[in-house]
Amino acid sequence: MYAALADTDLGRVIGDDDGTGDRRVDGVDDAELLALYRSLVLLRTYDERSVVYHSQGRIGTYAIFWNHEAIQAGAVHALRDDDWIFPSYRESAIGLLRGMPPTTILQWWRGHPSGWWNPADWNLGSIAVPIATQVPHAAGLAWGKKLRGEDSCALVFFGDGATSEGAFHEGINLAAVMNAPLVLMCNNNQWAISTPIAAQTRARALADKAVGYGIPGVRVDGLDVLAVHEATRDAVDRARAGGGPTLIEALHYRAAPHGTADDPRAYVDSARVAEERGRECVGRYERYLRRAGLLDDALVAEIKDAALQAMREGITAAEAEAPADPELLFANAYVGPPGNMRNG
Ligand SMILES: Cc1ncc(C[n+]2csc(CCOP(=O)(O)OP(=O)(O)O)c2C)c(N)n1
Ligand SMILES: [Mg+2]
Repeated sequence: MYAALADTDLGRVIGDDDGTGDRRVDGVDDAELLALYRSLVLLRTYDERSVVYHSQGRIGTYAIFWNHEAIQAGAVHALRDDDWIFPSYRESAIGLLRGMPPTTILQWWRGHPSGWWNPADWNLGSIAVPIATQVPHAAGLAWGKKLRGEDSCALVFFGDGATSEGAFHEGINLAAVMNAPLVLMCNNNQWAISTPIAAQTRARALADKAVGYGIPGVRVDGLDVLAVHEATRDAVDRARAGGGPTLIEALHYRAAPHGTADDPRAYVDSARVAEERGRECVGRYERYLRRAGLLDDALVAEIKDAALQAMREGITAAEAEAPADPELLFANAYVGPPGNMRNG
């Protein structure tokens, strides 16, 4: 069995519920702490509503990211708007943190063409479904930034399973050799669908893989938004200063199904899931902010209502759009579609 979270030495900022171990991150002021909370709530609301919309037949198969929000918000808040983000399907809603309307992302999950965006409009790559293919894309873009003498960088998200793919090794090695300004954020939820981390690697920690590429590797608690934020900020600072890439492993344990088409009861450790759900990342951060005197019931309700309202408007707008023309399936794929693709 893989070592339990409690047995590992993880970077943490948020302490226990009685406040033991709480600390502040240098340079992160009260306004930024609250902005992080708004982002967490927006992502959580997007995710929970999407599962409902799926069950109502309003969006297609959906990759659930419940309890991955701390990794996503913590990392993106360490970036400037001119830095690039390369998401996998697990970070499908990351554009929300750049101001992208929920409608766009909902349309992606509805298979509607208005769900695709021009990456250059948002400095945000397309949602990558083929595992790890976004890693070389991000490495190449980061290297390009360096060649142009710009001081922006790239951040790429990928899972534990992705570290077994050739594209991961090619991308991280290229970034290391070229000293590209890239932050590699590994969301280690300890599952690749039904394949556990123990069947994925013999490495004790995925962050240890950084040694083989000659770059720094850092391991943080993936349910601690401030620990992720601090580690990403340090990596971004190093990248901008010409220090090259960093591999960050954000460790947690997947506490929701892989996606709406998955029933993990056949393979998952239910006791561990219950334990992880008890430590879920949004409530944990909310309690930290309350201890710091920055959040009360009224503000929590206001932030949650605003996120729910954004989702209601998002799905209404998505469903109001005209259906896509089925001819689009062929328009950019074939000069002449093969006969067996048409009825008559
Ligand atoms: C190249 C490729 N092979 C296989 C798949 C099928 N597949 C979809 S999700 C997944 C598991 C990926 O696990 P991980 O990288 O840990 O990411 P997570 O889903 O846990 O976020 C696989 C194998 C795929 N999408 N792409
Ligand atoms: Mg995984």
